[in-house]
Amino acid sequence: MTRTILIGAPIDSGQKRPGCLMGPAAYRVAGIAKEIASELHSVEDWGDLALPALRPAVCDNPVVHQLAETIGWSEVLSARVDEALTAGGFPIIMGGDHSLALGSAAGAARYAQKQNRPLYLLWLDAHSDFHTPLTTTSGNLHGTPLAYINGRDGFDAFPPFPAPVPAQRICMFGIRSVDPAEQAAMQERDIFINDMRVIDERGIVAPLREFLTRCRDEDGMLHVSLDVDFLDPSIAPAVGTTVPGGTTFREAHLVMELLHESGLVTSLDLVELNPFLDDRGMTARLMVDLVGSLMGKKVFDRPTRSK
Ligand code: 4U7
Ligand code: MN
Ligand code: MN
Ligand code: MN
Repeated sequence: MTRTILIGAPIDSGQKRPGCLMGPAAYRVAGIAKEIASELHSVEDWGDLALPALRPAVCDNPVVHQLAETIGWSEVLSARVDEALTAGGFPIIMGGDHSLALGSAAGAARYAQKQNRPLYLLWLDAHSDFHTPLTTTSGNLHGTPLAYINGRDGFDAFPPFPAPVPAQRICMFGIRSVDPAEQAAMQERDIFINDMRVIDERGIVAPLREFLTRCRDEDGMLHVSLDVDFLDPSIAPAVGTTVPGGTTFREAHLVMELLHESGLVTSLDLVELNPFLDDRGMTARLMVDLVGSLMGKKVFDRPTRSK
């Protein structure tokens, strides 16, 4: 029995368009707890996090905004994710913009370090989110979490990332928007980058299996960060940063089904849903359906044939 723990992270400080703070409520309305609950999984809702008292924080890049808030959120979330994992749970973080991964991944890394296990990172996103606070030109910190997780310089105002995740343990899927500074930094590293071109040519199954095999061989923990804009905007309109040419309904479900079969996923972020931009809840519902697939929900159990 998996003990699934829902953590609401109504975080809006990583970008400028209001609305992501309604994400946790939208997931609950879309029925996330009911979607997960089964003979195999119990569900607990630990409610929404609250922003703690803030410490002043400074950054040399003047365009960076809401730095203190983002640090405050990431500290409470990191502690909460570590707590959920320590309780033997499978935390699902309901965001909130993607800056929340600065905290959720830090919590997972802290726990993995205590367990003496390597942490792997699967980034499902249109964007690479590999800016540092010093290289971002938008000043939006939701474009930085993967750089922090990888241990890049420029995060002096943040707590040091516990056991930074080396490039070889990071895998991206769905990538189709990368800024020049991110590109330059990524080129120096051996990250497993599956942009949309790779998915077009090879499909999603083979590259994902390669990564999962590596994770299994090293008894790794696996943190999955699912950005709504991984999906094509035609099926998932409720996001501030739409990029055409995203993954299809079936590609996304297939990723989740393979992840379920692997049994490797130890924590999950659901990020960037902006319910204010949604069309009759279709994006919230699709995200909840994808969680269902990750938890092993099937429409049809295929009979196993001998030949
Ligand atoms: B998301 C961007 F300029 N790279 O830095 C930036 F294109 O969490 C976008 O993946 C970041 O949605 C997108 O602002 C962050 C931009
Ligand atoms: Mn993102
Ligand atoms: Mn994105
Ligand atoms: Mn976005």
